[in-house]
Amino acid sequence: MNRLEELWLTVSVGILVIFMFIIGYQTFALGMGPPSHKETIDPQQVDQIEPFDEPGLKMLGDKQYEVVMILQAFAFTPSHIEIPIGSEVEFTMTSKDVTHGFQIPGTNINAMVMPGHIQKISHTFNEPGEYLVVCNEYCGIGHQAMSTTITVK
Ligand SMILES: [Cu+2]
Repeated sequence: MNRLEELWLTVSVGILVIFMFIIGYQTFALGMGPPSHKETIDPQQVDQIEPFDEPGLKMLGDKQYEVVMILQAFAFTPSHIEIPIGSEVEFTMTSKDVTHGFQIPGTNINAMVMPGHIQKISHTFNEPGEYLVVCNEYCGIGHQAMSTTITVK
């Protein structure tokens, strides 16, 4: 084998081994992983399990809100939320049936909401207006009608 070929092989295999070691260290020693599967829920019991037994807008503090939201074919509960301008809102969501999406076009809110999982995403609404919320995961025959609004004023 050519000397340069040997060098190339050694370096490229070496880089692979180093990367695998780093990922293994992060996963097993530091416990780092993707955020999915962190909080799970039985999708058939959503209505009985806190906080989803009382979906809605909750005030946490000054300009701080939490929205506990249930997604199902083909609706967002609660719908047509009103939020004071400048509020930081944490959305806590789950699905009762299939995978839905939660996207607010024009913001960087875009989350996948899966049955059995609790999804959290937060956003500060600094611009007044009516924000359209759409489901961006095809979820069935009424998918295109699955939308609601958030009014910020
Ligand atoms: Cu949907």
